Amino acid sequence: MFKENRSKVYEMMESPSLLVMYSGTPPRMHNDLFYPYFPNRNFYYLTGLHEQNQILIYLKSDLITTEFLYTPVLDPAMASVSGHTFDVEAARKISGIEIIDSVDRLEQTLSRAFNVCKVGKVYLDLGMFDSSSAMTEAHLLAQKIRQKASDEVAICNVSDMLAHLRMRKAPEEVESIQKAIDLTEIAIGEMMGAVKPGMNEYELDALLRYTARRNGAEEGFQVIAGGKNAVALHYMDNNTVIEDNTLVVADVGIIWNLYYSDITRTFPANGKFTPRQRELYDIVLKAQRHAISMVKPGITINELTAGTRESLANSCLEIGLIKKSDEISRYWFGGIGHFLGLDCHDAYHTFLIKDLALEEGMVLTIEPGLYLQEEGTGIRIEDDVVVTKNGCDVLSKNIIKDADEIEKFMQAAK
Ligand SMILES: [Mn+2]
Repeated sequence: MFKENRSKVYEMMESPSLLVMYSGTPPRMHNDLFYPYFPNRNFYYLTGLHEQNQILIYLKSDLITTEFLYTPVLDPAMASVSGHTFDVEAARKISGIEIIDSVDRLEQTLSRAFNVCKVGKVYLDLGMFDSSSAMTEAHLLAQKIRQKASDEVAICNVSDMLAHLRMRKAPEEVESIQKAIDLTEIAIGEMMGAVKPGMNEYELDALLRYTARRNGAEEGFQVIAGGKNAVALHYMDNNTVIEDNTLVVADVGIIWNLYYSDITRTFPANGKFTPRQRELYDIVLKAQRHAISMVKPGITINELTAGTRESLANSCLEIGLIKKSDEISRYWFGGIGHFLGLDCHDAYHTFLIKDLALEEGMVLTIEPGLYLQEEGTGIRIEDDVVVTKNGCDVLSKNIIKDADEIEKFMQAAK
């Protein structure tokens, strides 16, 4: 898969040109401590490697076309401290990259690319955010090239190209997402089983992290929002006491093999929905099922959002919450969902193009909700689906969401 991913990128590159892709380094937390390291997802997508400080180079020209992996010269003293060594043979096998060499060669390669091969374009992964917020090695190299040769060499942000490629998932990618979802199912079961009024949100948060870690996965993110905290879409403080007769929104993700799950379930703190909560919950569930039924190749995110909005609006008109259809935007202001994969908000660039037609193999979230500021109630139900030939498979179909089923489960757990 990694070799194939690379060849797709190489294919799109102009000639003569150069690709430089860094695996990245973890940011410093404070003093001599660093945040845990996760590889640049695009680097992983092209190499399958998890190592920090590595560089993938592809030089494409009429003279030479060549591919390297540059890796730091290992300092034996440091290796004995961290217990970490780099296995060149394993890296070669995983990535399919033949030439693995010391990063010392980088300067020489760059100068050959510019002076001998006369590359006119350099492809760098500059991410999707303003560089001022994340000055990576790629940004530094871009800066250097612009200062030295801005007339002759153009910089191209390869992350746009990769966003497109990454949208359609290979079967092994869907497998990783599925595994992350299956662990999330366990975590949500733990939360539904444990929650009771008086508990703090962080106690549920801890169950997610515990489930992830004890199964060899990583915690992705967790929004645990009790009662009125759930009115905000991305409340992440997770430090409020959960009150009786409120709903808890758990919007959580686990990372398996660098792939994310992203699931939301809403459940009553005391195990039983009030009639009003149940009424609103069923409206969201109906809209969510409707949205899932619409997913198939050819439909756009915009169309899914519109169809979901219509379902929510009709139901809310019926119960008298709103008087006119368009008033629904007071209670539902999120989009229907986003692509999911190596990033939780995957292939984000393209997500902004909301009239992009879905294709088989794309994985996305379906997450309508209702957020009633005045009642202090937020409800969201989110599943992860993969687009199939004629519709979609709900990868998270085993995670209960029917209100009766949730109540039954919670009563049984008491
Ligand atoms: Mn989501």
